[in-house]
Order: sequence, then C-alpha cells, then structure tokens
Amino acid sequence: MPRLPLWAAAAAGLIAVGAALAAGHLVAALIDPFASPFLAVGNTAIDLTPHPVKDFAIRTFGEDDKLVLLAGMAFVIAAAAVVAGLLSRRSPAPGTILAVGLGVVGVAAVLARPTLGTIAVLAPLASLVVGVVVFRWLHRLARRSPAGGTRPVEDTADTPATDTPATDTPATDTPATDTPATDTPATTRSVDWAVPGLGRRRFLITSTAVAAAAGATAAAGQFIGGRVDVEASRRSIRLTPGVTAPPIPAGADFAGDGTPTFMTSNADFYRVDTALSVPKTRAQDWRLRVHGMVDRELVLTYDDLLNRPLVEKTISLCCVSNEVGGPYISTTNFIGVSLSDILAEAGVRPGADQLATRSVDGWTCGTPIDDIMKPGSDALLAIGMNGEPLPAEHGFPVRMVVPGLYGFVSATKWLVDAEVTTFADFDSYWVKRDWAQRAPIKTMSRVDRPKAFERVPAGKFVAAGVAWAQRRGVEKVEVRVDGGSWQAATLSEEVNIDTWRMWRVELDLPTGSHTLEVRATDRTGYTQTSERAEPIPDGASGWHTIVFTAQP
Ligand SMILES: Nc1nc2c(c(=O)[nH]1)N[C@H]1C(S)=C(S)[C@@H](COP(=O)(O)O)O[C@H]1N2
Ligand SMILES: [Mo]
Repeated sequence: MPRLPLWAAAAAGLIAVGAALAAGHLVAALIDPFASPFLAVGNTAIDLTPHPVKDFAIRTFGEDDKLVLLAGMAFVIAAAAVVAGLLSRRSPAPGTILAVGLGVVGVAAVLARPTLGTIAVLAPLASLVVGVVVFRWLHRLARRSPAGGTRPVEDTADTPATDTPATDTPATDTPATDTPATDTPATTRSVDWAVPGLGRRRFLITSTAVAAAAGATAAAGQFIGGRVDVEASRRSIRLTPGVTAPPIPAGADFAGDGTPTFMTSNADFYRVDTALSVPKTRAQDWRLRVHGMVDRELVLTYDDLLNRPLVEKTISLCCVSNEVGGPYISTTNFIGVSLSDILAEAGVRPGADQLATRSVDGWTCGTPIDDIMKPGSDALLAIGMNGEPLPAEHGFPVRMVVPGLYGFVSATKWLVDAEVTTFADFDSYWVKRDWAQRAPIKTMSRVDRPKAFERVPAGKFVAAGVAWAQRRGVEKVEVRVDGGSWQAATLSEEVNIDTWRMWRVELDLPTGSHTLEVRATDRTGYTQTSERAEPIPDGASGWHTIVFTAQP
C-alpha cells in the first residue's frame, strides 16, 4: 500500500478531528450548547481535577484558568490528531481509532454531565461519525491520486493496479524536498505523489475546503448556541427596589491611599465558578423549584420575584479560595427578594438543616438553613447588582447571596433548584471535594499599599488596605513594622457590618528593608490569629505580611 507524504497524513488527521469537533458543536447547539463535546470534556475535566491542581490553576492563572484549560485541551487534541495522522501513512486505522476514541470520550463526558439528557449524546456521536468519515475520505483521496507517485519496491504487489499506472510514476517527478536521496535508497523509496501533480493539488483543494467547512460549521454552532439573547432579556428589565441601600458616604474608602474603591463596578467584580461557558437563560424562561422537606412545593418565575418586595443591600462577597492577601473579594449593591420569606412560604419541615441549591449547569451548593432563616439574615435571591440586572457571568437571571458565608456555600449563580434537606443527606460540589460543609467568612485584613517588594520613599509614608468580618463588623485594624509594637490604623466610615472596611496608617520609615504586618479585630472581640491556614477546607488564616524597602 502506498504511503502518504508526512504533511498530507498530518493534515488529514488534524482536519478530520477539527471537522468532528465542529460537527459536534453544531449538533449540540440544536440540542443544548453544553453537549458540545469539546465543552463537555472540558467541564468533566474540571470536575475530575483534583483540588490541589484546581487551586494551583486558580492561583496561577486567576480568572483566565478556563481559557488556559481550553487552550491546553485544544493543543493536546491537535497533537493527538497529528500523531494519529502520521501513524496512518500506510493504513487509515490509527486515525480511525483516534476519531472513534475521541467520539467515545465525548459520549462519556456528555453522559457524565448531570444536567444533560440522553439525547445530548447525539452531539458527540455526530463528532464520531464525521471524524471517521472525513478522515477516511481524506486518506483515500491522498492515496488515490491519478498522478500518483512511485512507491516502495516491496510494496508494489499490494497496490491495486488502478492506483498506480506505471507510466504515471517516473522517478524524475519526485522533487528532492519530499524525499532527499540520502534518506531513501532507491530500493525502498516510498514517494507516493508526483509533485507537483494533480493528486496533490486535488488533496490540497479538498482538504482546504473541508477545513473551511469545519470552521463554518463551528461558527454556525457558536451562533445558534448563543442565540438565546440574554443581553436583550437583561436590557428589557428595570429594577426598582422598594428599599434602597443607603448612599455610600464619601469617607468609605481610602482609594487615594491605595485601597480599592468602596463599591466594585460590575466589570471589576471578581469571578469564580466552574462554568466553561456562561450559562444562558432568559428571564422569561427562568423557573425555580423549591422542594424537599417543605410543606408545599413552590415554583417561582422571574415575574413572581419582581412582584415581591425588592430590597437593595450593600454586601461584600468573598471566595474561600483566597490566599491571605488574595484578591477575591468585591462589594456591590445586590438587589433581590428575601430568601427566608420564600422558605417560610414553602414551610421548612423540622429536622431540615441544609438548603441544597443547583445551578443550570449542574454545580451544587449547600447552605445552612439557620443562616438563611435567622432574623435579619438578609439572605437574598438576588436579581440585580449595582442597579442593573445581574451580569451573565454573575448569575443572570437569579443567584443566591447570604451575607457572612463564603461564596461556595451560599452564592449559587444561575440558580434553578432549591431543595430543603439535611447535611447528612447531601454533599454539594465542593464538599465532595473535601471542602467544609459550613464556612462562615473568617475575619481578615489585607495590605494594599505598599505592595510586596515595592520601593517607597523613606520618611512619612501612608500604608493602607482593607479588612472584613461580615456579620460581625470590623472593630479595629492594627499594623506593626519589623515586629515592633502594634499601632491602630484609622478606619473608614462603616457602611454596614456585611461590607469590607478600609484602613490607613501613617508610618515613619527609616531607610532599609521592612516587614509590615496587619491584623483585624471584629466586634465579637476576636483578633485574627497569626496561625497560617491554607484556604482548604474552610478559608485561609494568618496575618498578611509585606516585605518592602524604604529608600532615601
Ligand atoms: N453556578 C455556580 N455558582 C457559583 C459558583 C460556581 O462555580 N457555579 N462558584 C461559587 C463561588 S466559589 C463563589 S466565590 C461565588 C463567586 O461569585 P462571583 O463570580 O459573582 O464573584 O460564586 C459561587 N457560585
Ligand atoms: Mo469561592
């Protein structure tokens, strides 16, 4: 059997796999965009990733972690396709096996997604079929060129006569570039195509056309899958809370001294979730089922929420995966309806202690019922942020917010299901991965100025940062330089006990290297421990410590 030139073999593998993924993407768009094999495999990979690796990814790539994952997957798949293509120079079997194998992985990933129906396997099956068909087709095309070339002497017996008219394959047709004479002694030469010949041109044209068609197919899938016009739905909504949050006083931050602004813009609000693509549900299509250990099940629509009293409340949300000094805290005016009112309406049965919530993409969260039902809990089904409907990345149309709890146990975005249950009966997404069932936010403080290893002028210098102790309130922030005595920082005006509070302190710095430490005390009288703890299982602890230099 003739051998394919290296480049054609590699191209056949690459294009076939590209066409396979594109076909799956398009079919998925017609069923459920999350069934796209590429996304399903990526999402399943995220769920299967051991948490140290996930922590590493969040630490290293921050909010680009998903982009890095997708790019890495694309690279690995492309490399596998090229290798399989190269192994298929004689027989199409290796490429076929890869196409089938990728299809099977896609089917497994789709079946593993908790929110996809069985019909969704049509998408990876489409990938499988298209991958196999396109690969074998390009492979045959590459071999059967009417202008076919010479082939290894020992192979001629295997070669169908129609494939290789002897007259078509003068040795002189083979340019040195394809088969340097030194590499291929005449007796074992294996050049298949007359080059430049009709066959090569035909393969080039066909493979380019297939690649373009694959690109168009993927783009069509992207377009159709994104057709749910969430932005139009968002734009059509006006939120007018009956209870508005008090205006933020001018002295609420020390932004001039290097702290964040008190309110975080929606664009700057930190984002942490496991969703590879942002779920898209229009407000008019949204439903929330409240069920489980309740006296009566409820099904709520977005209009039901709009018809309830809307309240606005300023809240600092933060992530348990923050290292000491980490960036994952932001503050906004959430607008929403009281979650405790809704649970009271449903009637929580005795013995229930956990509200298990699920997002449309299958992520789950478990919140202590107590933290929701406590008078003044301010737990919300939130629909707005900073006066606007929630941005898509922050949970549109509806998310949960419970002041005082880390996001992973309280802040379900793209919320669709709420089940009243017990901690004994249900482990949520991160709990299954060894994080804590209960995780109130720890009292914490952070230095924002100076930055680590910054060089600052010696003499008078203003250090500044933030502290938070949601539900308890920040009572005091102290700093010390080079292990000296603690000195109290000036605190910004308090907005409420569920938001961060800024601090600033004037230092007099001799020239040289310095260490600055900060610690906060909350209204219960608790002062942050110096004992360092990792974020897992229930949040980091320790004093944020900055080493910097004062220079003349
Ligand atoms: N559906 C869904 N909701 C989620 C998550 C998620 O992965 N999926 N992550 C949670 C975590 S860990 C945090 S800290 C907050 C972050 O909310 P934000 O992205 O709006 O800042 O969302 C929570 N809600
Ligand atoms: Mo988080």
